[in-house]
Amino acid sequence: MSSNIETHQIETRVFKPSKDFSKTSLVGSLAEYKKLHAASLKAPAKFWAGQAADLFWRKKWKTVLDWKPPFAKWFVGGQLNASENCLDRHLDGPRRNKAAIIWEGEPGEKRVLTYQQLHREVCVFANILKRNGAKKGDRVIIYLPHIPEAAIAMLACARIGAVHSVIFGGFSSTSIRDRIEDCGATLVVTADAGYRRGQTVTLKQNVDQALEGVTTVKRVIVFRRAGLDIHIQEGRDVWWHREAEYVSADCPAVALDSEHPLFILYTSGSTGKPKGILHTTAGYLLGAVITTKYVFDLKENDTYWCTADIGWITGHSYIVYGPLASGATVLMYEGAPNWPQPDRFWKIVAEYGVTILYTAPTAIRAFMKWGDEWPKKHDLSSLRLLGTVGEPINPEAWIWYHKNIGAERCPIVDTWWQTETGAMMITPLPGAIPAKPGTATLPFFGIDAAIVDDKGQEVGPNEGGKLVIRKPWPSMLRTIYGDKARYKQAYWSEVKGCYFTGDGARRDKDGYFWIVGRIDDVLNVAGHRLGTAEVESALVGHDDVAEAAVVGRPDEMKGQAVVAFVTLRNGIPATKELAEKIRKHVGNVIGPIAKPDEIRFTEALPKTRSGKIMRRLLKQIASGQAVTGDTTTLEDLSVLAKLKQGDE
Ligand code: 7RM
Repeated sequence: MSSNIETHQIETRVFKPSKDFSKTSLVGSLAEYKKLHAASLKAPAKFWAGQAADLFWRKKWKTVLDWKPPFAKWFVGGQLNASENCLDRHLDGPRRNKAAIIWEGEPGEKRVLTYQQLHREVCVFANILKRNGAKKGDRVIIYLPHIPEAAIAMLACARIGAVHSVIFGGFSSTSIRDRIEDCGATLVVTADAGYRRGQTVTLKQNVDQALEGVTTVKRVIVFRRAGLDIHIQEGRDVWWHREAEYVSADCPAVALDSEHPLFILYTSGSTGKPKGILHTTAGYLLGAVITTKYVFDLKENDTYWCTADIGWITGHSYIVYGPLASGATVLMYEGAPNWPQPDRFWKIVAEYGVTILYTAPTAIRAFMKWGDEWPKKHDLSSLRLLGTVGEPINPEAWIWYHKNIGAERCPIVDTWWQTETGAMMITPLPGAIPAKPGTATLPFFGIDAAIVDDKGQEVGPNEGGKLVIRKPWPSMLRTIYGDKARYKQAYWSEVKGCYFTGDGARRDKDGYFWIVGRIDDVLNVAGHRLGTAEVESALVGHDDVAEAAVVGRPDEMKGQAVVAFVTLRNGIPATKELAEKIRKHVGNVIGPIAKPDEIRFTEALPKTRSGKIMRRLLKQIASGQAVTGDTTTLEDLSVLAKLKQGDE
């Protein structure tokens, strides 16, 4: 039996970049992209050395790459500072008084910080950190709402060489404690509370619980966001605004080695404890900056909005480091997309004249479910480029986004990358690479992506296999914090000499990469291996289906039976007849082998807090097992309880 993943449906729609868009883009044709990409792979050191000129260096590097597999050091001998790259370098010219961050709170407050103001705030907070004992190399936990202070705290850490580890504000005290203990943090930056769907989220209280029994943390710096009455532990907790009275706004950025750790970001492994992904200064920053430049085709007067939370890698690379180092105007919105109504995003786009919007397929499917009338209420004509990230986007959602948000005018960049890769890896360049709904298209410059079989051999067109990266790249993770063995095991042992992404994919005849799902989730039905993305895309292609997740359940006859968890569009009743129709629909679209053996209707799917479906949990539920393993990343625990009830 072949272990390759099969494909049964080929998407044929192609959307070419418009002439107008290509004319003003850095890369204006497919031929030019191909030439540049080939050159970048032929002489990677030369390519990356050329790109590195985009950064502001205190001391030029000597060696581009020191590669002792699987450990890489980039731009060895160089020195720079990420905070200086994001701030100081913009202060001498017209960007000084340009908006760096435009922020809107969920309750409606507005703030604008120019580059000059942001620089000042960062310097003040860097001095607060120092005053409270933070030193170069110390780990600082940032657990804040989605407010400018989150970016300020990150850049302040970078300024003094402290290593930040941002924890998304939705995580519980147990998750915080695990992360603090894993990285040995000495300082925590938090707020009294944040806002989400009109409710306050009591961050400081979670920190208090997390710190019970923790000995490494010496100080907690608290930002006052909501004005709540909170517990202050004398000798440990201090207020941000009070500390600010004691420090100056003068804090020169320290020159740091290229390989100085910039941050640790925890990502949940499918089992076991979360992995502390470590990124270092120069390579990471370079990856974030050049992808921002080429993929978002950034122009000086863009208003750029990435809707991710700063606590995810997408927020790190494409709210903070990439756009700010590029001198962009970044919009930040604190709250939920459907608060107070399902048109909040579109209201914001219209009000601020957003030109670039970067969001996730899960959000797009939610907008589809809420109805076309919401975006229609607003003038979205300022938009010129759309992006997606986080999951394979099903062609239906891509087309909806294209029509209802992009008015068939805006290119869509479907960007494939990971916390571990630091920056976008497979992505269209909007003026050069024709898009096809559902594919992240072609690898970025310097990225040597391939699809291989179990023996590590590259497979042919439309044959599914493992997605690997064959050459090191500057923004790659350096290790899992404190666990080199796990780093080797998780990423460099599956396919000899290659970085293993954990994703399954195929390339079509044009060389485009189609992600078919995580390798661990691939279904095995009567000897046929099917990626989850294709079956789920067929399911949500049915008019009544809003979202779907498929998993395999052990089956004596077929090896695995296909179980589909399905949420319906608003107002559609869940009936046996409908389940049968949906099964038939999948059979018609893909073929009889993909026809789900069972449809389970559910009000919601279990998702991580960044919106990815947790198929691991569904697999356990579908096969009647107890749900085990890490559930701390689950967004809404009640979903799990409901799914389990449905089981009884
Ligand atoms: C940026 C981010 C990484 C995983 C990755 C994929 C999936 C992300 C896409 C995608 C298909 C995309 N980092 N993924 N982007 N799949 N098309 N454009 O999400 O570390 O949180 O997740 O997400 O499975 O391996 S992450």
